[in-house]
Amino acid sequence: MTGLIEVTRDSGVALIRLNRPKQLNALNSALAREMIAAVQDLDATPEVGCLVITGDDRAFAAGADIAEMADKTAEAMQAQDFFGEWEGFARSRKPKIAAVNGYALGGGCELMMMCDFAIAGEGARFGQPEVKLGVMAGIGGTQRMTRLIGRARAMDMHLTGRMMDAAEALQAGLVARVVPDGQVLQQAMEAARLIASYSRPAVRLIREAIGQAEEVSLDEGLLFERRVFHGLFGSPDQMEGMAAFLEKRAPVFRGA
Ligand code: DAK
Repeated sequence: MTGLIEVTRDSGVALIRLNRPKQLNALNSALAREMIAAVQDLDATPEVGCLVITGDDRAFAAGADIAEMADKTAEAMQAQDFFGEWEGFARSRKPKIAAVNGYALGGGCELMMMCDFAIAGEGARFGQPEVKLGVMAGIGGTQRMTRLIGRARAMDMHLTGRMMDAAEALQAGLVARVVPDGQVLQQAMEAARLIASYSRPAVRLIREAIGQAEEVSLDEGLLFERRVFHGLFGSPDQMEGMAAFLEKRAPVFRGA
């Protein structure tokens, strides 16, 4: 660990804070390695039920580190599979909430879109400005943004490189909630604690079922949903959740 991220834990929630404030939390390879190692470690930590990813007041992350990339050749990028490791973040199995203040640009916007959903401050700004640098998005921006906000809006953002404010991002479906800037982290942590309090198998399968909606036909997705729904029955958490409702008390989930 070299301190490019900070990881803290609180009541079943792990908070990962990007820690390159002078570079507006630009993502370099060392930060990527630290982040992926941390997320894999948290995936294997049973007490952790949800992750929150955040930056600071000025930037969630202003993109991939331009200084690191400036001198690279195509051969070097391919040989290194530059930033291919970020797919390890996207594939990790715990729910992840992006808590976004300030800039979420380029790779920063892509990192946000790799999370399950984002809570943004009113002053947050989003964009895929890579076209202005003579390149294009490389950590899923053309694919995930198109799925999230549709072809026309994704084309607009990627081809013009313009920024979107928080109100537009909410309206477009890029973020789930917009809250006052000072409440972003608090609301993300509250949501994360709530998710962490639920049945782990139910949360895991909800994520997988929603993930299927982007991959398969409606019929296949509906069948997948029905089968995993069936599969939850008879589990200790299903029995506890329904018994608690009928007994008018709060459930105590065991994560099984
Ligand atoms: N990389 C490196 N340093 C950055 C940076 C970045 N993306 N963004 C900001 N910084 C640094 C600035 O250089 C400056 O450093 P000093 O001069 O103080 O040493 C410091 O952060 C503060 O930035 P500014 O002085 O520029 O601050 P302002 O408030 O004036 O402007 C800004 C804020 C966010 C509008 C501006 O900094 C900006 O436009 N930043 C660049 C945003 C951007 O273009 N982001 C996209 C980066 S490219 C791929 C994988 C990934 C990618 C591509 C391919 N493969 C797998 C092939 C992704 C590419 C990108 O994300």
